[in-house]
Amino acid sequence: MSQAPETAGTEETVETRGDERIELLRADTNNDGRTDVWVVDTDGDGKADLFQFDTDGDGKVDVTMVDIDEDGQPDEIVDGDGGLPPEQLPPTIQV
Ligand SMILES: [Ca+2]
Ligand SMILES: [Ca+2]
Ligand SMILES: [Ca+2]
Repeated sequence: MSQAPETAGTEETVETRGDERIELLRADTNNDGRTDVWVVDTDGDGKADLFQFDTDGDGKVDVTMVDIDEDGQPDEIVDGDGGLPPEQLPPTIQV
């Protein structure tokens, strides 16, 4: 099997501080009804260390940023969801 690295596909898996996905914030910044920003804590310390953005409005993550040391500056930026797709919310929630 020989495969050039640049044709290995666009799916990258990013390293995060933990394996959890605690969503601190979801935001719909362009008001199209779909979430386009996800702020996530992966290690349970209550601080955000994973940020995901949907830049083209299709509901799927296009850019993922990881702040591995939680200093507020992203340390790794990858295309796509970085192997961490957001949980789809049910279309309607009945209370
Ligand atoms: Ca954290
Ligand atoms: Ca998208
Ligand atoms: Ca950082």
